[in-house]
Amino acid sequence: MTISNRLQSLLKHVESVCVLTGAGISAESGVATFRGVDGLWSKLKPEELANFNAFMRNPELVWEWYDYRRKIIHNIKPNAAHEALARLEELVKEFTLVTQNIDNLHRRAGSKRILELHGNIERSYCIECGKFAENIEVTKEKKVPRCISCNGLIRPDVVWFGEILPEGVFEAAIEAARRCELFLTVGTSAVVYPAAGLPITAKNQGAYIVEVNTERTEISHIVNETLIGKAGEVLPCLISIMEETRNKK
Ligand code: BV8
Ligand code: ZN
Repeated sequence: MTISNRLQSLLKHVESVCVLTGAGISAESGVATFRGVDGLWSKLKPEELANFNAFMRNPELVWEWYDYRRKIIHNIKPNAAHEALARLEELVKEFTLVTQNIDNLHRRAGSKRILELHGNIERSYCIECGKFAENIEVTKEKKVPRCISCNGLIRPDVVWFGEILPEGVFEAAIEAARRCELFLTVGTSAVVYPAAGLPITAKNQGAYIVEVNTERTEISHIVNETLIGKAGEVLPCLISIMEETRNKK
C-alpha cells in the first residue's frame, strides 16, 4: 500500500486525530453493511424498519429485525481494523472515535473515547417512562419487550431516520472534527446526515482527510487521500508505519 509523503510525515508527528467509522469497518467481522450487494437495505427499506412510525405500526417486526442483528453481533468479534483504532488511541495525545455503528464492536476492541452517533443495539429503553431496560429477551412468547415498571413499549436505544442524534454527542463530534490535524473516514458510504458532514467540517478547519474504503464514495472528491482497500488490512499498516517512525527521533 503506498501512501503520500504528506501522510507519511503526518503519521510521524500528528497528535490530534478524529476518526469516523461506518458499517464497512465491521464487514470483516461478519456484520452486513447497509448498502453492499447483500447489504441490509438490499432486503429491507430503511423507512420500513429504522423509523419510529414503523415501530409503532409493527413493533414485532422491528424487534424481530433488531433481535436478528443482536444475535449476529453476539456471535462475532472485533477485527484487526477495530483493534488498530484502539491502538491508534494510545499513540496520540488527542483522539476521538465517532461511529455510526450500533454494534458495540469498537468498545469490545478496547476503544475508550467513542462517540456513538446512532446509539447502541445493546441498550434499550421504555418509550413511556424512559427507563432503561437491562438484558432484553425477545422470545416466541414475548415478541415485544415491555417495561417492568409501566408496561410501556421498550425500544432499542438507536437513532432512527427522522430522529435527532443523542444530546451533546454530535456537538462533541463536531468539536473533535474541528480540532483534529488528521481526520480518518473508514468504511462509510457517507450518505447519511448529519454524520456525513463531519469530514467536510474537519476539512474546512484545515485537517488532512484520509478515506479508507474498498471503493470510492460520495466524498472521495473532497478528501485529501483515498486508500482503497479493506479496513482490516489498511489500518494495521498505518499503525505499523506510526510505530516504526514515531519512535525514531
Ligand atoms: C436527523 C441506526 C434531524 C439504526 C442509522 C440532509 C440531506 C439529506 C437527508 C437528510 C439530511 N439531514 C437529515 C436527513 C435525513 C436522514 C438522512 O441522512 N437520510 C439519507 C438516507 C439521505 N438523516 C436522518 O434522519 C438523521 N436524523 O437528521 O434528524 C432531522 C430529521 C429530519 C429532517 C432533518 C433533520 C438520523 C440518521 C441516523 C439513522 N440511523 N442507524 C440502525 O442501524 O438500525 S443510519 C445507518 O445507515 C448507519 O448508522 C449508517 O449511518 C448508515 C449506513 O451507512 P454506512 O455505515 O456508511 O454503511 P453503508 O453500507 O452505506 O456503506 C458501507 C461502506 O463501507 C461502503 O462504502 C463500502 O464500500 C465500504 N466497505 C465495505 N466493506 C469494507 C468497506 N470499507 C473498508 N473495509 C471493508 N472491509
Ligand atoms: Zn416504562
